[in-house]
Amino acid sequence: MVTNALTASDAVTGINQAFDLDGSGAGVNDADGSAVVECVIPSVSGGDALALSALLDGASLSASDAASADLRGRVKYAAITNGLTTVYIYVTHR
Ligand SMILES: [Ca+2]
Ligand SMILES: [Ca+2]
Repeated sequence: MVTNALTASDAVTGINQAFDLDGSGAGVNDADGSAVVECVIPSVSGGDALALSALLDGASLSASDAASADLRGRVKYAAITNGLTTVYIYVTHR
């Protein structure tokens, strides 16, 4: 889906339209500008979310376990609640 982009000073959270694409820290949004294209996948298990980030982002931009939030790279999500989370996958921005 296409959403309005946030500014560079907006912190990356597990659910907003900001992304820390290079893993430099959640305090800076690398996807700033006017629009962000992202895939949103609800009700993903922690294991599947972690596996997806490991595949697309690599281990260095993924969570250390299947319960924690992942705020780095193109695949991000909030901490797992009741076994599930919503995964946000960055596609492009401008
Ligand atoms: Ca960054
Ligand atoms: Ca990630």
